[in-house]
Amino acid sequence: MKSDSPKMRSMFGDAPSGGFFDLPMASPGTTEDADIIIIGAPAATPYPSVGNYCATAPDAIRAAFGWPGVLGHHDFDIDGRLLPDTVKALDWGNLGYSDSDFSANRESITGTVEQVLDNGALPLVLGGDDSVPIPVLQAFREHGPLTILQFDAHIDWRDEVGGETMGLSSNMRRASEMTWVENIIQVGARGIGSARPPDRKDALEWGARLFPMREVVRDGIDPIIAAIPENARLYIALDIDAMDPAVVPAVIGPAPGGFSYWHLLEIIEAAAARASIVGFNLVELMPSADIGGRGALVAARILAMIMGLAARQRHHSS
Ligand SMILES: [Mn+2]
Repeated sequence: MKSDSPKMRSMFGDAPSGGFFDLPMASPGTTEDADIIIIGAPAATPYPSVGNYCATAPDAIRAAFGWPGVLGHHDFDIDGRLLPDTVKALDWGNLGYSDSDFSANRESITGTVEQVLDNGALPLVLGGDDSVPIPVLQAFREHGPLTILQFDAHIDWRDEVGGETMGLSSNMRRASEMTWVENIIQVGARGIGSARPPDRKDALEWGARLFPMREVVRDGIDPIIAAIPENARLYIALDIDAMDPAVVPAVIGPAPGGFSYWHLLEIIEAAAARASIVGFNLVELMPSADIGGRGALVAARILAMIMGLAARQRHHSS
C-alpha cells in the first residue's frame, strides 16, 4: 500500500541503517578505526524554565535524510561522494540523559567525546540545547589548543542565568575559562539576546572576535577568515539559530536576518581551507517548532557538508 506522503527513501528500496545519512551505527566506545564519529547528546544542562526542548533533535536530523546506499551517490554540493573510500564514519546513536542529574549528563558527554578523541577520530555532536558544547569542549583538555568558530544569533557570554552557570547562555564564557581554548571567533550575533552590555564587554576584553551579522552582510566573509590562525585546530560550534528563521524555523528564539545555507557554507568551506576541523557541534534545533521538517533537513545538510569537508582533510593528511 502506498502512503499518502511517500518518502524519498521508499524509492530506493531497503531500510536505511538508522544512522545519519545511512552510516553504520555502533555502540558508544566501539570505534572500529573510524575517522569520524557522530554522537547524539539530547541534553546536558537545560534551564528548568524550558526543559529539554531539543531532546528529539538528533533523531529528527537522522530522519531528515537517510536513503539506503546514498553515500555511494554523487553529492553536488561537495562535487563528489560525500565520504572518500579511505574515510570511515560511524554513528554512535544517542547518549542517555537525566532530567535532574545534569552533572551526570555532562560527565557522560565529556567521557564519550574523550573516547573519540583518544582514538584520533573527529567527534560531530548533535545536541540538545546550547549547553551541550560546554562538556564537549571539556573533553579537549588534552587535545588542544583550540580555536572556536561559533555561529550563533547570540554570544552566550552570561556568567549565569537563574543561578545556573552551565546553561545555554554561558557556553562561550565557560569556553573562555578553558586554558586550551586560545581563540574565540563569534559570527552572526543580531537583534537582542541574553547578553547585557557588560557581557559583550567581557567578551571583547578576553579577546573574542565578534562579527555581528550586520558586519558580515556589510563586509563579507574575508575578515572572519582572516581572524582564524592558519593551521589552527578548529572547533566549529553551530547554534542553528544562526540561520535565518525562514531557512530554519525550528528554534526557540527566531532572530530575523540570519544566514542562508550557501552563505554559511561559504564561511565553513573557507575556514576548512585554512584550518583543521577537530570538532563540531550542532545545537538548538527544536523539532516541535519545525515546519514540515525543513529545519531538520537544513541541519542534516550542514552536518553532511561538515562531514564531507572534514573527511577530505583527513583523507589528504593521512
Ligand atoms: Mn547559543
